[in-house]
Amino acid sequence: MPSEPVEEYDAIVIGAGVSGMYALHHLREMGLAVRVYDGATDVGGTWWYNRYPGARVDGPGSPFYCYAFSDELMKEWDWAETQSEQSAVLDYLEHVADRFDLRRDIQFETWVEDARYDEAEQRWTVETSTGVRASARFLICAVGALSTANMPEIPGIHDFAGECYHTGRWPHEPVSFEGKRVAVIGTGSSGIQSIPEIAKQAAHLTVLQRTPQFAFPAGNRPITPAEMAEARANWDALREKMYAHGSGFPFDPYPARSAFDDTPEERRAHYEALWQRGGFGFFLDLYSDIAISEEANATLADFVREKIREAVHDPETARKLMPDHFVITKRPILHDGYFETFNRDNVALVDLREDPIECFTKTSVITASGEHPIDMLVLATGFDAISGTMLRLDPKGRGGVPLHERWADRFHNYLGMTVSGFPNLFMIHGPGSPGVFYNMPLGAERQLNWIGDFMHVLSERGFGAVEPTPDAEDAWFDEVVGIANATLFPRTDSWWTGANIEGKPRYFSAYLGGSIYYQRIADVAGQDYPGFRFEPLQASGDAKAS
Ligand code: NA7
Repeated sequence: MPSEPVEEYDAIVIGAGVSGMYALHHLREMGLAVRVYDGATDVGGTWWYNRYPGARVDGPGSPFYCYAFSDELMKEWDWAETQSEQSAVLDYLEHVADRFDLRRDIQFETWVEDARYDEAEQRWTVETSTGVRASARFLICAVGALSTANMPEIPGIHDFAGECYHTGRWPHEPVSFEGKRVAVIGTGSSGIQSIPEIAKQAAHLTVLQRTPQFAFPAGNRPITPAEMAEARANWDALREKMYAHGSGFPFDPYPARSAFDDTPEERRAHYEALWQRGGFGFFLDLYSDIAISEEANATLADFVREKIREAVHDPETARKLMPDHFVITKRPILHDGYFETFNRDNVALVDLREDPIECFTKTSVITASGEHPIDMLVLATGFDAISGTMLRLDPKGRGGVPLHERWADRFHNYLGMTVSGFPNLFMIHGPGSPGVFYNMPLGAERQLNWIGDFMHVLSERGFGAVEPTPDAEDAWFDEVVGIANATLFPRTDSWWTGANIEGKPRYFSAYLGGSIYYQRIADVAGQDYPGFRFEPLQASGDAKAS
């Protein structure tokens, strides 16, 4: 069969989620010909896939979990709740797609199956699941930090004949739990958000817990029209605050107080006030040494364990729910009635550390203590996060070298966006960037604005390709790891450290410096891009240059 002709663009964007949507808008505004590919049927990325019951924003939340590039967009969109439901975030993203006419340049239901750099042409060529082939000077990987589902390999799991859903691949048709015996594996954010909702409907729910978690009250509440009006009236100042704060949300600077600047009574009163208020602000108003000092961390961990003990009636169940790692060193979780759910008669908790899963059968899960008959299995088992989807894409760089080879020992990158041997490839929210530690729509915007400026510089100066030097990558690695190692974060197994995926390089790969990161990348641009190697535009590449 003759192969499809190759479509030519200036930039190919992989992914039509929060980052890919802005990539398209921004690069198109710069006058580039851009094509976006996404496997889903519409925009939204992670928000399109994660439709499980109870799915909500579990960060600082609305109305500031949003793009900041358009005043009009801010002014015309109303957010109903502080912890927006998944469907509300998706409505917003669909509105953005309509408003900026994004869909005309997005090809949906199309997976990029191969991406390959051509050194002579200085261009990337992609092959897709629909047979479309395309080439472009720039490849923007907006593939998501939480988009490759982690499917547990447990003996017999494929024999289970009942309904089985992963929270990150939830069906679009309604799922009924009515009258069913359901088991949930996983007690991260997705498990802890969905378990109370499933328990309300199911005949029986078995929670299969590997690691007990610290979870904090979500504090979800309606956003009043007056609050929306105030946010709009003060938008310029609030956006400045978002830019300045390490989280990308408009909070006051982090407190510069140690947990031991207060007496035990004052400290407890502080935790109690934050607990009663709820929401992610809890973590942003904490003492400054909670993630640094073991002793300070223990004061909060003890407080939360006490709250769990108070919420759960059965002491044996409460014991199993007691987390024993440093608090906040796994992704902090916001919950709405999670611990209280274990007081229901139809809910049972299995502690897999004491009572491990042996296998699944057609109709049950068997743990060391016996058989649990089930009709439905919910896998809230998370993602091969941060680097996983880049590795699944596995682009081939100079000399046809695949990314998985370059990343065998660690996720080599410079500024969290570029990789040596992979010229003109840019990652959004990749390893080495703040990614999930920052307001993600704003973070994507800031990275893409930087990338757009860089592309402009390249074309102005007649360069055809750019990539970082290995030395710059090594120095960046030292910086990323140096910041993380000054904290307790790397000392707990989590998806932040890659510990949830067997065989993955294990280290804390996100840039924890928050707004310092954006200063660092601005400085690199201001100093005329030290750490990069530039290549003049080749004659063959010239013919296809925009
Ligand atoms: P997470 O936070 O990675 O949670 C996954 C959960 O699944 C966690 O409790 C894991 O236990 C558990 N898990 C994973 N594999 C297994 C196996 N094989 N057996 C038993 N238990 C398992 O993913 P989420 O989807 O909840 O949240 C991801 C992020 O999305 C979230 O942090 C927000 O940022 C949004 P473990 O703790 O690894 O022992």
